[in-house]
Amino acid sequence: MLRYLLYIGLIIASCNALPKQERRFPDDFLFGTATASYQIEGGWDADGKGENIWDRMTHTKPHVIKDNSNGDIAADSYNNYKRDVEMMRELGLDAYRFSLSWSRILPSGFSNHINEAGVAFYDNYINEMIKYNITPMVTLYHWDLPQKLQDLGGFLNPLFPEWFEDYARVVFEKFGDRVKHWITFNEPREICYEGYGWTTKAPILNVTDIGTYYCAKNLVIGHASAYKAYVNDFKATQNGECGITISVNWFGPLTDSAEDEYAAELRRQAEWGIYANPIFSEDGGFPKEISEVVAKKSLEQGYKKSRMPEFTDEEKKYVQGSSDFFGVNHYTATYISADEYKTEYITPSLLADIDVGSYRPPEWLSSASAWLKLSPNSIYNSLTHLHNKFKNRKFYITENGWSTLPESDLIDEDRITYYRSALNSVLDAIEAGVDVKGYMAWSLMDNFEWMEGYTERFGLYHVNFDDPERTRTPRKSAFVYKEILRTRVIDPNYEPDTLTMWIDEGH
Ligand code: GBH
Repeated sequence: MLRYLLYIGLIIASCNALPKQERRFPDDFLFGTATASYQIEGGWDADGKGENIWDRMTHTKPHVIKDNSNGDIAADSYNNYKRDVEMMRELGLDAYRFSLSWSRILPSGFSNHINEAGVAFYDNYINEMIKYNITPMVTLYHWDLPQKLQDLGGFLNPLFPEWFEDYARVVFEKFGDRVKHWITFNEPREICYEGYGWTTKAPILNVTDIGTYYCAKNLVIGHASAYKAYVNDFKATQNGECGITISVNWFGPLTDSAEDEYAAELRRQAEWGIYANPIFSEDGGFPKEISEVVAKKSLEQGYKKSRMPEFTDEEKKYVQGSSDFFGVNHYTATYISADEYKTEYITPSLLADIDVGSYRPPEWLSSASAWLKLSPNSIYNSLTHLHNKFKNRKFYITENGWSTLPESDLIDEDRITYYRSALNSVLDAIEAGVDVKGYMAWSLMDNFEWMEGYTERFGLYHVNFDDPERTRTPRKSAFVYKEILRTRVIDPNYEPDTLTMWIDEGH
């Protein structure tokens, strides 16, 4: 009898287990990796490139970077682009997401002078990808604003949307015959909050009361201008799509109380709602709850009007619906509480405006980055939330990844654990009906990790920054990722039998 029961138990267990193991990514799902110009290219003043805000900041205030380093050479992709594409072929990538350096193409930021050597570099990079059937996914702006535009106020200048549209038209014109996936901005939160409202990204403006909010409005209008330029003047002949990438980490309520749910919603609006709502929602403009909170606090603080600007009806209409897809950069999660785990914030500022507490369970696996922990199900939580809130959009995960310390070896088990967990969460979202079209791992290779310099490494490939050749070597995770791409299945037990790379036939 006991044996019989065990036998039944086994059948039930294996029936339950089977569909999970068989879960497959669709054949047309785009698997890739991502990078950004300033983080990999180097060649900071090569062949006519203009100065950008990261050049200026790292050269004049080197101490703001943890190891006093900069991206002058970085992974030297400016001279190593063929090796980069060879790595893409080794991994068997469907797609590669990278960004264009605005000041390499337009040294002063304006379209009166186009730097042909810069255009040629991107032509070569793109052509090499196309030759091997790798789909380029191109970000127009990943944080490296031409310095001259910053001198004019950058994202806070009301002319910013026009400048961005002019630049966008140049790149659509030059590369749109081959590039079919465009992303205007990478992570508005990091541009506006960290760069204008705080000190953790260039131009470290630290205008805590209004920097984030005014930047946010100009940024989404600039995005819409570039999108409309594409739709009106390029889409019919070039046949591509254009969207935006927003960082959507998961912020869920600590308890199921209404107060905690409201607190979590406020934090989500502060993090990404102020950028996503104007573009993707039906009501348009900034989200209601955070607008009300900032308006009320501003008046109490003696400001003549809200520190958060409004959108006119015309502006709302202009921005609404201006995206063919929602690009999501996702890394981690945080629990939000209405009154526990609070810290003192500089007042006035975005975090003081929403004034909520945040908590991360200490048992979550930790990476080399203080902010990055393995948060189970957080991709599923984010994507299903966005899917419900913004009505069946098309999504790409445009970044997701894990950091290790520079001195750790090539056997990166934690990164493998992280990628498997994240990709299972993507499959959960797809099964729940979310339209996810692709996934880009951050990053193809180690690179300049902004304020952390070279002290945190996100690469599937290790880069030796002491070697003038910037030699790239695959980590164990590269082989695991390659196998997932090849089979379209996540095998939790797969072990590569060599750490020597090769290129499969047909790549
Ligand atoms: C991405 O930014 C960037 O697009 C990419 O360039 C970068 O290299 C990569 O990620 C790895 O950092 O959780 O409240 O402590 C991610 C930016 C960095 C934003 C950490 C949130 C911590 C905020 N994220 N930051 S918090």
